[in-house]
Amino acid sequence: MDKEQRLRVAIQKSGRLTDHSLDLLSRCGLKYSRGKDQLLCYGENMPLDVLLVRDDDIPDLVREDVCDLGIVGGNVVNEKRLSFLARGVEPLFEVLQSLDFGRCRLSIAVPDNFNYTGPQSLAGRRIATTYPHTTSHWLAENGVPAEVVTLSGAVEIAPRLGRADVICDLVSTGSTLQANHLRESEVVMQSQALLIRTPVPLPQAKEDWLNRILLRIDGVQQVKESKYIMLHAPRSALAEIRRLLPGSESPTIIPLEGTTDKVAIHAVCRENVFWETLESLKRAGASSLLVLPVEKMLA
Ligand code: PRT
Ligand code: ZN
Repeated sequence: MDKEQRLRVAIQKSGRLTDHSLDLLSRCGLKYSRGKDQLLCYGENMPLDVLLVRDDDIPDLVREDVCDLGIVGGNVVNEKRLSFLARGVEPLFEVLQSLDFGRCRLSIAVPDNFNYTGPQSLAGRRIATTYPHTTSHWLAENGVPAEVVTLSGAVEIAPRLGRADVICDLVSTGSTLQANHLRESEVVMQSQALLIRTPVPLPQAKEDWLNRILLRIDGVQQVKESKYIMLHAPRSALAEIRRLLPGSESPTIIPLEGTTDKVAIHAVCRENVFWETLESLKRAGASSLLVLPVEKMLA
């Protein structure tokens, strides 16, 4: 594999981001075959190879220029950034794009019976977390003197084991907290998957491919919620119907053969079209409504 010619992207090998990351790359047009060691996917139709690793290693691989790109949670990126900066390590990596998956938040959670009235309630307490830099940074920003207890996992059981008073951990649905009799009391950061790149300039051919991929990712993200809608309507209802179409730019208006007062309207809606919207459109005079998924989009 010629590193001078081919882009290399690091993604999570096995975890919450893996399927989404591979799906995004496939939607960008990548066809790949998996190597024998299962660690490398070779791009067959694009000069782009995929390295499968633990998510925690991705920022280092990108910073050290072993990989040109990486897909990793904003929570990991932020923690690494703060830990590097604390050690005076620069340059780091550059965040290119937020991706539309892996959403969660890093939150302070307290036991159900803890009287939490604000950040100062944490003063003098022990906070268990796998994100010590992010937690310390948030505590310092809020002027709270507290002890950060760094764990490598199973943070949610730390208060019950007496290892800490409260925790700072990732939350998505909140059911893990609930099962452990903890209550989310403060959001430290919102997170989603990010695309990061090496701080090192790339040869022009690789830079060109990267720009193409970025445009494709944009397209993929735009079509996710987008729908193509077609309907018939009396001309008199045009204004109201345009108002009801969610997130659409100028629709195409086409006269209908054999009538003078009715038209066909075609529009791309950049938001999901719900049944409620269709019902409102029908009340406004629309008929023959058809909603189609959008496969690809290029601005
Ligand atoms: O093996 P490797 O190190 O690669 O994987 P990992 O175990 O470190 O990571 P993984 O696969 O659990 O998560 C990868 C990334 O997914 C994280 O870095 C986040 O960016 C993102 N993500 C999104 C989450 C969650 N949602 C999430 N809910 N990561 C972890 N959780 C955990 C959380 O730690 C807690 O234990 O899920 C539990 C809470 O979930 P709820 O739904 O009960 O609130
Ligand atoms: Zn990890």
